[in-house]
Order: sequence, then structure tokens, then C-alpha cells
Amino acid sequence: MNKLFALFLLVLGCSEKESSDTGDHHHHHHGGDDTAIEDGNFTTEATTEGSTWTLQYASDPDPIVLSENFALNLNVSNAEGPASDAALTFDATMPAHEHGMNTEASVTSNGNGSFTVTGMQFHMTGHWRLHANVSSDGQAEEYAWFDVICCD
Ligand SMILES: [Cu+2]
Repeated sequence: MNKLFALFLLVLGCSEKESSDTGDHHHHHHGGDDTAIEDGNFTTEATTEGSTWTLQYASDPDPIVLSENFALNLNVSNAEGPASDAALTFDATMPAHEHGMNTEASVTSNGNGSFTVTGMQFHMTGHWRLHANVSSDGQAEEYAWFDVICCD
């Protein structure tokens, strides 16, 4: 399935309960959460599935605050060093709840493999997955992910 279309479905699926659901009392019956956490990457560094790029991030603020916008500073490198020709797209979802953010991530390239992602917000506590897609001219897009438990 087309990735964007799948995300669109995910966002649609949760829209009726987001505003009032601040807890997770009725989500524990979903089976997907354990699977997502088992293959979770709770570090701040990840390698794309095709092994071409390594991503490292820091959040601002750190730690992330529930229901407040945050930014991410990402560095993308390849075998030669900073990936100055890389392009990045970014998003976040809650795998167990099958929804995304209420905000839209915006990626700015600072050059030399450095990116700033703004417009991020976790509007619920629990397991979030950050999705990164990296590409460059002449190189197929590759996917990497980070997992975060929101929020202490
Ligand atoms: Cu949720």
C-alpha cells in the first residue's frame, strides 16, 4: 500500500477520540503494541534499512514535553561522513493506537547532513515511533525509525 495513503487512514482512524483520551485505559487490548516495542529502537541513533545512512538526533526540549511542540536536530551521515546531498522526510505515529500526530512535521536542511525538524507534538502519553526516510540523487529512499515513550 502507498505509504502516504496508509498514514492518511491511520490519522482518520483515531480522530474521534483524541481530544478526550488522555489515558490509555482502553488501548491495552490491542495486540500491536508489544510487537512494535519488541523491535523498537529507543536510542538516539539509527541506521537506515539499506545501511546507507546513519541518523543521530537530539530533541529540543529534552526530554520531550507532552502536548507541547518540540524540535529535533538530526545529523545524517554515510560511509564518507556527513551526507551533504541527503534529503529527509519525517513523521511520527503511535503504533498501538494507529494514529499520527495532530501537527505536521516540517524538515529544514541546514546543509552538511544537518536537519532541523519542527512542528512535532506528542498529544498522548505512550509509545511513539519517529519515522525518517532518507534519499539522495541516484540512491533509493531508505527508512529508519526511533522509538520514544512519552513522557516522563
Ligand atoms: Cu495514541
